[in-house]
Amino acid sequence: MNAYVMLGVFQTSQKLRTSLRLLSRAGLPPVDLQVQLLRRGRCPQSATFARELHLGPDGPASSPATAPRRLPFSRVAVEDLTFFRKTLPGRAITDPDLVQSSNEDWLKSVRGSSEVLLRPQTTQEVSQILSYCHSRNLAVNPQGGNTGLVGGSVPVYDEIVLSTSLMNSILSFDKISGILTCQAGCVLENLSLYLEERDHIMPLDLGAKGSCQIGGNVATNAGGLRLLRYGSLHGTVLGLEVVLADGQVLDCLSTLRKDNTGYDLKQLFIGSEGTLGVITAVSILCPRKPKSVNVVFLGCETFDQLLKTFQLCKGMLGEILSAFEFLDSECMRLLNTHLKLANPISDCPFYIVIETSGSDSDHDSQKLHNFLEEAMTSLLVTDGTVATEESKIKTLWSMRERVTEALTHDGFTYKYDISLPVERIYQLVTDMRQHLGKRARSVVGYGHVGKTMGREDESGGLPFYSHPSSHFPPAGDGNLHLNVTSSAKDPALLASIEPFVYEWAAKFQGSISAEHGLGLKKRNYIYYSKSRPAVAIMGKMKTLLDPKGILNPYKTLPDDLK
Ligand code: FAD
Ligand code: 2HG
Ligand code: ZN
Repeated sequence: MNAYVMLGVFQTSQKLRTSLRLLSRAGLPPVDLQVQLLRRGRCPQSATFARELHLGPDGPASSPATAPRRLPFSRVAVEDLTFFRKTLPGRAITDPDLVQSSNEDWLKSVRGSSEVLLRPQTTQEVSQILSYCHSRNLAVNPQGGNTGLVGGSVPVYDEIVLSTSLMNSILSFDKISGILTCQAGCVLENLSLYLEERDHIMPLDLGAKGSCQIGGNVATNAGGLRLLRYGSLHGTVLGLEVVLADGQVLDCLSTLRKDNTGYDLKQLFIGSEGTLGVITAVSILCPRKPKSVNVVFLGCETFDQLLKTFQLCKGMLGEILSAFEFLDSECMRLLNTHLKLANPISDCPFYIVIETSGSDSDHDSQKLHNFLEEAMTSLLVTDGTVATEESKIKTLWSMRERVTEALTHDGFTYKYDISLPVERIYQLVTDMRQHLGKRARSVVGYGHVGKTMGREDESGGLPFYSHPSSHFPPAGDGNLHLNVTSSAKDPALLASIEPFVYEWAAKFQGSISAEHGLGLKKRNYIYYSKSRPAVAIMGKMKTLLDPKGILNPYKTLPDDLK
């Protein structure tokens, strides 16, 4: 950090302390705003991160009872293995110990019984495998980093696992345009490191970055922690290369930002969860690395105050706001209990992680200071800490990124990933707590507060926070991660949660999957978010692109279409 930045930090720190003292003298609630403006850097996680998490108390569970019956695909025969071994020398794996981890999902919640793991290195090899499997009617499960959370990444029965892990080459990077083209198996964190050395960043970031792959990210249309700033993959992905079920290579690997020549076919594969084709390469638009990054961790008394803080933040931080994430006090309890992560501020019902990214640290620090001062004086936040130093930034981010990991230590986890009008999102958590009572071990809420089109947008920057008593509802959607844990897999508890949670989401025109997809677990609930005609068209697209249905069967589409 240069001296210029340090000075800005120091000044901000002094001003905040002054505000703090003024507030205490005025007899207002105590505010312990620890100011540690530290730069955010990369947050590396080991590539084995996902695998190292503990099993639930009862160990791995078999596929949920909701799995449909096995469809009449062929079974892998000796001559099939001969073909695979010839096509992929040394990379057609049948050793049960090695295939095991590809059969089980990250959550240890579903498990298949595949006996074959294929590890192609090139698009041509993927094409040869799929062409063969298509002719033999063998089912195939495309797999990236296996960090998916809806049971989509592992076989249900004996589907062949087609892993992209060895397809990990960067094909090109254009520093002028910021366009990266790479194979689908590149691990997200490795791409981030590669780009950082070239003064750029990936437009997406998520807690699973050490294991998930860009192909898997695209296949799930992963959202993550930077969506607020850089938008979804539907906007940043410029091109895809996809191998279709019959082995045909579909080259849509454009690097053009403007291309209106007919239908934008690549969009079909973004979020298709391996059911329409195997993504083999991706071109993606990458932003410049911000010169100045700050992270703030704040505490709020109510969710309403949290939303008002978001409105304030949007109005005052504007273009430098790059993330606004939240967690509740139950998440904090799990972080403390299971991961021994200490709360960086005093106990509060709700916590916010705000990240700013900009090009001028003095300007950013000043804006952040003004925002924090306003948030405190208007009593929206009751405590907070700020970081600019890499290690402290990492510590603050881990309070948000590691909630998923903390939950796995709490017991068997039922995960819900709902988008709702932002003012409704926490009501679902309180309703669920009431609904389940003591039957659940923990019911927690955290997630991403999305863009809003509230009053501040209409009034040219005048946010409604300036009237804390106002109940003007901010429109737009928020993404709630509602998680329920129990000591073991509990079908009765599940029956109490579902379809209650989906009915709740549908009642408020929400989506039952904001970012994780439908996979195996949620496929039959699709009608809560999509109309029958829309689902019927999805079925027709599936038939067109994969007439034998060999690609990721039992996933995404509801059973009544098969
Ligand atoms: P996998 O898990 O291997 O596969 C996911 C799906 O994509 C499967 O249906 C699979 O068949 C398909 N697929 C994978 N690769 C390909 C390919 N090349 N071609 C076609 N289909 C393919 N998700 C978010 O949206 N936001 C988050 O913030 C977020 N955070 C997470 C944090 C943690 C700790 C964990 C464990 C998961 C998180 N996820 C998040 C969920 C997960 O969707 C993402 O981790 C990621 O996008 C999955 O990528 P993957 O390579 O692991 O794919
Ligand atoms: C996140 O935002 C991920 O942290 C995971 O999407 C959410 O574990 C979850 O429910
Ligand atoms: Zn998320």
